[in-house]
Amino acid sequence: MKLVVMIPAYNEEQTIGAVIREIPRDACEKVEVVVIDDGSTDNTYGEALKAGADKIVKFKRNRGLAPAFRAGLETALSMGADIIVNTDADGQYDGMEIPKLIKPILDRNADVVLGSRTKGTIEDMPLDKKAGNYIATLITRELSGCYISDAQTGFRAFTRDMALKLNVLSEYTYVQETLMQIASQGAVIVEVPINFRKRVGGRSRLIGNIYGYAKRAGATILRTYRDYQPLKTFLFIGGCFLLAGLITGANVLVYFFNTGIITGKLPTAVLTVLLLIIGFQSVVMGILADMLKSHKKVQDEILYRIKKLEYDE
Ligand SMILES: Nc1nc2c(ncn2[C@@H]2O[C@H](COP(=O)(O)OP(=O)(O)O)[C@@H](O)[C@H]2O)c(=O)[nH]1
Ligand SMILES: [Mg+2]
Repeated sequence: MKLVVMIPAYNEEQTIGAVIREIPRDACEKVEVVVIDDGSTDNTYGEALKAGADKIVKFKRNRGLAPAFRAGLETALSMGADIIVNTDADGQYDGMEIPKLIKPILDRNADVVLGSRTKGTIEDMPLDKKAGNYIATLITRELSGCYISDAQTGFRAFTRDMALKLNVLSEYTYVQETLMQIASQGAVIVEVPINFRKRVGGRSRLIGNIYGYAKRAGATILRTYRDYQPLKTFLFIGGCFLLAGLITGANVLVYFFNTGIITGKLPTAVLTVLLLIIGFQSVVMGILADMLKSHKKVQDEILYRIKKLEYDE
């Protein structure tokens, strides 16, 4: 069994060394560490090298956490990982908890293990971030149907097969998108309680302000939901327009039956027609999008098989 620990990092020279040194190299028969240096302008690369990273993928410019995560998965797969653990470069997750994190996979009880901060302990987190995490977890839970307690955790373990099946499309954060993909595959997710430490190396690299995060992560969540549940998405949109059209239409009809004329309600009648047309079109779009979903399923399967051929060599 080979474990590859991947660490996406952006300007984390203060902490990356300690994070790498903390990883227990006896957690599995073979343990290797890969760092994805996402165009850091500080000495993250040098510190990672000094601390004994087995591989460092260096982006020439900052491309974002999700592309770095994608590159990390691919690199870990090409290194022959049987299990892949993702952890953060800021030292907020405790490397000593990796054995606990991978145990359900070693016991063959899980495809994915999430280190849950809410089930464990959080040493320090501002209230707005706590609230944001709570809301984003609630939304991810409802939309994915998988009842997890912490959708934003970056401390995760994946089986090789699960990693082969993930196709991260986002350019910002991978956390909710991957969970929705995992849930749609019917994979087994297990949570273990973990300790979330205080950030020591300056401010959050990912979340400048919570509203910006909500906007970008929210867009990713909605886009992913649309891709996996297109019929429901468009039926909902179409349904809203059709309902509004029925209400305004009823208004026009009642007026017509009472007065025998329609001219007094002409604008409402025009609005009704518009709403009904848009609603009907959305429903048709839903049917078309549902056909695209079937194509996506086949394409995902093809990609999985190609990756398997490519990485299992
Ligand atoms: N590759 C990459 N990693 C990032 C970026 N922003 C943040 N990270 C890393 O993602 C992890 C989590 O980011 P962090 O700023 O600690 O987020 P927070 O704990 O949610 O506030 C850390 O390891 C960061 O170095 C980025 O733009 N690119
Ligand atoms: Mg952090």
